[in-house]
Amino acid sequence: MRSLAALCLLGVAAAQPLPTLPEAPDEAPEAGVVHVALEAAALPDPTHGYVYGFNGASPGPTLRARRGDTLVVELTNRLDTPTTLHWHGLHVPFAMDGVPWMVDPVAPGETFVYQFPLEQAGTYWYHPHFDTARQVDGGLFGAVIVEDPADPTPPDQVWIADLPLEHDPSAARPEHGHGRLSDAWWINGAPTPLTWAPPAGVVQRIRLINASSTGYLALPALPGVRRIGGDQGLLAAPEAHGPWVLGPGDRADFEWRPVDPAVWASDPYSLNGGPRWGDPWPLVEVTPQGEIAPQPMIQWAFDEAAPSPDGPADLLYVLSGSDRSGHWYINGERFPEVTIHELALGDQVVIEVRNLSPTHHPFHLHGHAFEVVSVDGVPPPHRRLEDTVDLGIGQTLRVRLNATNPGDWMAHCHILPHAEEGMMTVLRVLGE
Ligand SMILES: [Cu+2]
Repeated sequence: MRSLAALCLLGVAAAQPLPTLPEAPDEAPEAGVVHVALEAAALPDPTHGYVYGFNGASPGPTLRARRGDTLVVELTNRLDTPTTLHWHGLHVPFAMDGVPWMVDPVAPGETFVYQFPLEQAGTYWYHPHFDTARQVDGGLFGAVIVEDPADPTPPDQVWIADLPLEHDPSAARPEHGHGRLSDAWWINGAPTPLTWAPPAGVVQRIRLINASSTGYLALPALPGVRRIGGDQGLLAAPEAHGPWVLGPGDRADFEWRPVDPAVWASDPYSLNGGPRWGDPWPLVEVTPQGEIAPQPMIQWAFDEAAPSPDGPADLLYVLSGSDRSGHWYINGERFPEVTIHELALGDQVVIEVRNLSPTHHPFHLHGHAFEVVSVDGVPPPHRRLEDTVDLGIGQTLRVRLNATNPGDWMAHCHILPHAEEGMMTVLRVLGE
């Protein structure tokens, strides 16, 4: 990782302001329905490795709705390849999941309408699940924010962090992988460090999404910052102490009342073993503006729930493989030649995921959230709902899953080159 001083020597331009992502307008205002249009297309003016976008930009517009709303998204594919939209973390019906496994992708020139009720509040994101690494790294991703009508409503910031490709991903692909990723984080489509000048003393909700296909964020504690949300809305209890590690696909909501200047930074962290020695990477340099506004503490509805009991595993996923072979496995199998495990609707099972490979893997399941009951046998301090959990080298994760949503759900590593090289399987939840 290069230091700030080295960056200056390289002649990097002065930091620019943190961009605010546009929100997709509701096309047909109607109570309880948010109806938006997204067009996936090559960007007319590509920046860095971003060559694709939605509605002319990468990241695409933020889709904002409230829990209980129905989301309707008209996707028009103006790319020259098929694409889909996957709703990372949301419990959508299988036909809306955007996975080309028994459901055809959206062909070039076609329009497909995704429609589903939003039952979970929280910070989610959308991205293609077809030719996934190339399309996501090319810039096809955006945020889905589902507000909880019961939550307080401080100003709400969406930060989508990503490591862009250093070349045009539409160019010919090397045999392994899909081009070199930059080691410089971008947020909201602009290179870091970025500057932000919020009003002094005004509590902010910062929703951070790691859209990178391989990069890890590791945020050390900052004075006054609390993590209040995770993959699935509010945490059971706030976390005042970092570091907060976000693997590919992860989200975190933070509450912060900026008073003094501060720098949000990421410590070096590698999928090849976690924390690394080195200089932190500055992401956002914050300079609060104006008189410090007096503001009472915000009361969030943390439920302080205890975790469910750990238990013996009903289903085991063993992660293996290596960069040397370029092949990645779940239970010794590579997608699509996989054994499909079946669950009945309503089954409650414990799934154990063991990482026997030499790298980290963020384990992600479609169609359901799950509860973490232990990591290496240690239960979390509070109930912890997730859809993406990073497994360090040698770690064993146990999660409790209630099979409530029928479908053929992908379970996979969210390091996208690992998924493409086989680290995906299918968990089938049978219908009634
Ligand atoms: Cu992986």
